[in-house]
Amino acid sequence: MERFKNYINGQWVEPVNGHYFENINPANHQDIIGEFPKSDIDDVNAAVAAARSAFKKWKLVPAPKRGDMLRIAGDIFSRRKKELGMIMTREMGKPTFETEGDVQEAIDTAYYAASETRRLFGYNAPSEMPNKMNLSFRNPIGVCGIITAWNFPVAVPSWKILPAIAAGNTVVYKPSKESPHSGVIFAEILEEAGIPAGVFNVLLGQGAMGDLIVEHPDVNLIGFTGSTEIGTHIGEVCGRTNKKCSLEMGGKNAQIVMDDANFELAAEGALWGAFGTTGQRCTATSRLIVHKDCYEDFINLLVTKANKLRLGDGLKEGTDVGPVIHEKSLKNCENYVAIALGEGGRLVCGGKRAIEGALALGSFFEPTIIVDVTADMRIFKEEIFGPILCVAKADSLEHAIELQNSCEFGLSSSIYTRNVNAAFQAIRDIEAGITYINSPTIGAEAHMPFGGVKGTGNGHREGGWTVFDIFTEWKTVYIDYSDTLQRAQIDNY
Ligand code: UN1
Repeated sequence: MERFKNYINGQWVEPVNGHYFENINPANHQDIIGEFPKSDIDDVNAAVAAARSAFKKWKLVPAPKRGDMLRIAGDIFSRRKKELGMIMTREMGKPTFETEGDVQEAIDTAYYAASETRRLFGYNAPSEMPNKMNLSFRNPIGVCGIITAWNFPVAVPSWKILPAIAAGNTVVYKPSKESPHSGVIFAEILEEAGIPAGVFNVLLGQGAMGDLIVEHPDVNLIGFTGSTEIGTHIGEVCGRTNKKCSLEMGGKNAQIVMDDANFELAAEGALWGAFGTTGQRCTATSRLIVHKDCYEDFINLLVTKANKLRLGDGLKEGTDVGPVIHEKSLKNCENYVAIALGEGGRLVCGGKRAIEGALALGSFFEPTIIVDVTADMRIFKEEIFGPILCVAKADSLEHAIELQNSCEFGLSSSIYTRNVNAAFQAIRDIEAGITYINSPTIGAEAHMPFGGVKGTGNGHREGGWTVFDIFTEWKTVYIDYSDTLQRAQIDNY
């Protein structure tokens, strides 16, 4: 069996404690992908020390030169897209057309970050005194600890790592324990692109090791995507230790379907939003809010289409929906179906574990639709992270938006309508970081701000140039060329 290593200071190294864990293919539990380091404090110390030392030089490399390396990284991601897609599918399950899309997002981010290194703009403003100039610059912050989930094993880390490096920071990256192989390839690609030793380090391991990175006194910033529970804990530690932290956490995204919508389009959008990545996206459509005048007809259309989805191994041609990530997740789905039915929901599609033929080898759950859900039911409020869509009925646009907003999260949202006034009202009133008009809740693009309001995050936006607000801090410079002592607020008034 293949045994993988950590990447620290430009070297592939074994964990100091010599301990490893196995990772399996969620579509086939007999397929063991390999053994991965169970890194611990000694490895964390080594990686942070390497990143700290590399920071001294890396921050002095002209930003456009750093960008040149990221452009090469984009080229290599592009060259390895198919191969990497298969590796990702094998370890986290979604079909290869999706994992290749995931890699494409990293390619886009690499080229985007590379081009931003020629801008990284600050601003200047007139001084209140003569012969004085006021400028401001974006400076790197230092060592960034990056901790991400398995559902986008390349795209989501790329949103953080590539801009962090572009801005002159160094990185200690902990990929999810469910997708460590993708983390290894990430390091191979940045190494080949010429990123110097110590600038990017990868530590493989389980949850507790992430805590060691977060707590480490020499780490200046934490960038996290994952569960609300862990993100909230990270936020608390960073508050206590004065670290900047960017948290991207849960979602309970809704798609509204109005009675004037293009129903075919809205049904296709709902299915892609709900069952793409087996519903395991923070942007997944987990709630559908349908206008009362088209409620029954739309559900019928949706179920007819959902029944045609092909569940299977993501490495097989023709698979629409892959497995869930592990058995625990499968149990969670079973549990939520039971809760929803107990609270009065009506099951119209799926609802159970799939075990026909080869599906028995993995963790497969049928695409599930539960209708007649109301705002007080747990299934309407809590993130499941699986292929379960719940449907509620709305009396009006205002009611639909109220239902959409009656939730602690606020990441993505969508409305299908052909009424331009309704669309603009939704854009204004929906409480979410992202609103789609006539397209599903998934599909963010690398060069636009990405993040959520309310319980989804802590106010930051990845993607677009806004990500540089996370990975830089401001230096303000006053240049006085008057040859006199000019006392601000005093001599000029
Ligand atoms: C995530 O689920 O963590 O918009 C990110 C989308 C993808 C990114 C999802 N581009 O669904």
